[in-house]
Amino acid sequence: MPSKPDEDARLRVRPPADHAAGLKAVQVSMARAVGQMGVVKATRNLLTLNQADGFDCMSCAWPDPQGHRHTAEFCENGAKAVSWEGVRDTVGPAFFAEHSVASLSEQTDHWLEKQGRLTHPMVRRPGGTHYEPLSWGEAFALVGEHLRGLAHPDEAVFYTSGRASNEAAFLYQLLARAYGTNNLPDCSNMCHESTSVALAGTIGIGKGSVTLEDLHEADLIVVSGQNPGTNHPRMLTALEIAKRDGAKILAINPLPEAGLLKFDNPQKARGLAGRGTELADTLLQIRSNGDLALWQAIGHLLLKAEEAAPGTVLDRAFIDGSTTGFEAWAAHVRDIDREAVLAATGLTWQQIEDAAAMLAGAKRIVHCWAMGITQHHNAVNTIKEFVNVALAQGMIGRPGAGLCPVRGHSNVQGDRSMGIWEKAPDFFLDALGAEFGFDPPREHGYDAAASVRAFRDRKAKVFVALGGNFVAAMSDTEVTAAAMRGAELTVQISTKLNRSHLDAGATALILPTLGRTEQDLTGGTVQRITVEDSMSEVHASRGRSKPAGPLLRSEVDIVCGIAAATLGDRHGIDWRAFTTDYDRIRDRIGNVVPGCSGYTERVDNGGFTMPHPPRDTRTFTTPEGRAVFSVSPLEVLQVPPGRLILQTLRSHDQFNTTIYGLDDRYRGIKAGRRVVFISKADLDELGFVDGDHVDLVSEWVDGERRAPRFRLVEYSTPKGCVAAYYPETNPLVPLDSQAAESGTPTSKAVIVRLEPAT
Ligand SMILES: Nc1nc2c(c(=O)[nH]1)N[C@H]1C(S)=C(S)[C@@H](COP(=O)(O)OP(=O)(O)OC[C@H]3O[C@@H](n4cnc5c(=O)[nH]c(N)nc54)[C@H](O)[C@@H]3O)O[C@H]1N2
Ligand SMILES: Nc1nc2c(c(=O)[nH]1)N[C@H]1C(S)=C(S)[C@@H](COP(=O)(O)OP(=O)(O)OC[C@H]3O[C@@H](n4cnc5c(=O)[nH]c(N)nc54)[C@H](O)[C@@H]3O)O[C@H]1N2
Ligand SMILES: [Mo]
Repeated sequence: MPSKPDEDARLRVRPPADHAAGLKAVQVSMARAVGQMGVVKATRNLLTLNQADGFDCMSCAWPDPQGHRHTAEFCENGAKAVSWEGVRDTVGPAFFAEHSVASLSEQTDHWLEKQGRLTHPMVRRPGGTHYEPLSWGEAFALVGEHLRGLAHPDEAVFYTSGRASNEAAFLYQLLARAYGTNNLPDCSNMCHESTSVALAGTIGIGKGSVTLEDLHEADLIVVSGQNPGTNHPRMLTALEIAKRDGAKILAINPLPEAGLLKFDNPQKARGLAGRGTELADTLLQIRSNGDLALWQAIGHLLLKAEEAAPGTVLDRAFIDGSTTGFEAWAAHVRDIDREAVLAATGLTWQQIEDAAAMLAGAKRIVHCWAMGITQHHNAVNTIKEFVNVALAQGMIGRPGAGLCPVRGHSNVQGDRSMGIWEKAPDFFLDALGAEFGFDPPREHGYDAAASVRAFRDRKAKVFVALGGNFVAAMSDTEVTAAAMRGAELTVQISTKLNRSHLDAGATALILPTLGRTEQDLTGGTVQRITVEDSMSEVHASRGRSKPAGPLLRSEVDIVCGIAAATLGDRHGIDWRAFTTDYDRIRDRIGNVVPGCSGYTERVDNGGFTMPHPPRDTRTFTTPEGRAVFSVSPLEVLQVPPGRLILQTLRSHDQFNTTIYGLDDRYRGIKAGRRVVFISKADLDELGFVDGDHVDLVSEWVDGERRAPRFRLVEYSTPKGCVAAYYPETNPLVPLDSQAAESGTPTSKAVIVRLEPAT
C-alpha cells in the first residue's frame, strides 16, 4: 500500500498567496526548530547552517555566497530539513517489537518519518513479521554473504540518493566496481538526468555554466519549470539582487507560483516588514509540455529580429567561431508551424513575441530550469532547444550569462562527479582502475527504471541503498514495490523510517546513519565531509550536534563495513584505513576525479570550483570540439478528448518523499495532500465543481492505474493541465513512461481522466 489517504476531513482550502517568505517564514521555521530540537540545539544548528565552518544545508544544492554570509544563511525549508533531522524522537528495537511490518504498511508516509530517527541496525528475516535488532558485525556479515553468493555481480544494484557526501559516494562506487558491477542508479535518473544528457551533447559537459555572481549580474533571468519559493528559497535572494540592479525576470510555468511573483526577503528588515520585491516581470502560464514549442518559436522570432536589424540580436562571432550546426537549426525554426505552437503552449502569439523581445533586448541572459522541464517525454530536446537559443545569442562562458540547471538534492552533482553513474565514461574507469589496481567493469549498468525491471524480472537480487526512499520516489509505485519485495536482500542506509523499509526484500536490513548536522567521530577523531553545489563549488561540511543515538555510524563507515565483509582485501584495498581519517579518501579522490588534484589541501583552504571548460575558457569538449546546435522535431504530447495532463509536484511542506506536514501555505492548502489543482474551464467542461472528490485514472498502453479520492481545487492553471502532489501520485506514472534518451520518469506529464470518487 503506497500511502493511506490523509485526514481528509480536516482539509481546508484558501486563496493562494501572491508572494513568498517574509515574517511568516521566520516564525514557521523557528517554531518548528524549537519544537522538534529544543532551544539550545535549534539555535546551534541554525547558526552553523551554511557557515564556512559549519555544515552544508541538505535541503537543496543552491550555492552559498562567497565572502560575507548572513548570520541566518538559511531559508524556512532549510530550517525544516535541519529540524526534521534533529528531532528528539527515536525509533529503536522497542518500537519495532510493537509494530509489525504489516501494521506499519498501513500508515501514511508522513506518519512513518514522523516517528523519529532510526537508532539500531535492524533486520527482518525471511517470513518474519517484525524487524529485530542485530549487531553491526552481523549486519555486515549478512550483506557480504549475500553479495558473495550471487551468480554474477550484475545481480546486485547499488542505489544512491543525492545527499551522500563526496567521500561516501566515492567509496560506494569503488565498492560496486571492485565487486564487479556498474549498477549504480541514483536519484539523478529521476531528476536532472535529462539535463546531463542534453548538456553533454551540446556543450560537452553535463553541468551548469554559471556562478552565483553571474546571476547577480544578469540583465535577464529566465526561470522555466521551477518553483524556487518552495524548493530553492535562497535563489530568491539572488533574483532580488539581480532585480535591484535592473534585471528582468521571465518566468515560464503553468502555475503562478508565489515565489516567482513576489519576495519578502526574511533576512532583511524590509522583508520582515513585508513590502517585498516584485520578481517576475512576465509570467507565461504555459501548457504543460509546451516548452519545446515555445523555444522553437522564440528561436524563430530571434532569427527574424536579427534579419530586421543585423548584428543586434545574435552573436555571429561566437556562432562562427565556437559552434556547429547553426544553419540546420536556423532552417528548421525559420519554418515554424505557428498553429502547432499555439496549441502546444496555450499562449497567444503576442505573448510569445513579447517574451522573444525580452530575450532580443538583453545582453546577459541566464537560463534556469528544474523539474518542470526535465520530467517530460521530450525533456532532452526541450533543453537542447533553449540551449540553441543561448548559443545563438552567445550566452555562455561570459559574465552574467549562462545555463543554470537548478539541482535538487544537496550533493547530487557531487555524487556524479565522484562516479555515481551507471554509465561512467572510460576516462573515469581508467583512472579508477589505475589508482586501485583492478580493471573496472565496462558494460553500462542499470539506471533507476532498469533496476525496477531487473528486480521485477528476477534478474537482480540484492538492492543496497545509500539513502533515499526508492520505492516511494520511483514511478509506478505498485510495480516498483512488488519488484522490491521480490529481492532476496534489501539494505537501506537511512536516517528515518520510510516506505522502502516496508516494501522490502525477503531479508531486509535497516542500517541507521548519521545525518549532516551530527558530529562524526568515526575512527576517534572529528571528521568532515565534502560536497559540490549546483554551481560546481566544492567545500567541507561538519556537523556539531550529538548523534541521535550511540550506535549510529557514518555513511563512510557503513560503506567500508559492507565492502570489507564482501571483498576482504580483494585488489589490496584497505577499507578500514579509510575510516580512520577521511583525508585518505580525499587523497584518492584527488588522484581519480578530473579537476580534483590536491583535493585535500584545496578543501582545507576553503574549497574550490570544479573545472567547466565552456564557463572557464569557452571551450567545448564535444566530439566536434564546438558547441552543437540541435534540430528537434516539434513533438507535442497528444491528449485524447476528455483527458488531462497531470503534473506531479512538491508542496511547501515536504522534501521529496519526506512529508514534514500537510500544509501547502503558498497554494492555500491546509491539513491535507490529496488535492488536484484544476482550472475553472475544465471543471465546467467535465461537469465537476470545486470540492468534488475524484479518482485519478492514468491510461497507458499496458492498461490503467488508479489513485483514489482526491479533492478538486479550482486553481489558476491552463485548461487541460492539472497538478497534484508526489509521492501520492506516483502509482499513476507508468514505469515505461520515460523521457527519450535520459530515461527520466515523465512525472510532469501523465495522461489522466477524472472519475467521481468510488
Ligand atoms: N523544500 C524542498 N526543497 C527541495 C525539494 C523538496 O521536495 N522540498 N526537492 C529537491 C529536489 S530533489 C529537487 S529536484 C528540486 C525540485 O524543484 P522544482 O523543480 O521547483 O520542484 P517541483 O515541485 O517538481 O516543481 C516543478 C515546477 O515546474 C512547473 N512545471 C510543471 N510542468 C511544467 C511544464 O511543462 N513546463 C514548465 N515551464 N513548467 C512546468 C510546476 O508548476 C512547478 O512550479 O527541489 C529540491 N529542493
Ligand atoms: N512523481 C514524482 N516522482 C518523483 C519526483 C517528482 O517530481 N514527481 N521527483 C524525483 C526527484 S527530483 C528525486 S531527486 C527523487 C528523490 O528520491 P530519493 O532521494 O530516493 O528520496 P528522498 O525522499 O529524498 O529520501 C528520503 C529518505 O532519505 C533518508 N535520508 C535522509 N537524510 C539522509 C542522510 O543524511 N543519509 C542517508 N543515508 N539517508 C538519509 C531518510 O531515511 C528519508 O526517508 O524523487 C523523484 N520522484
Ligand atoms: Mo531531485
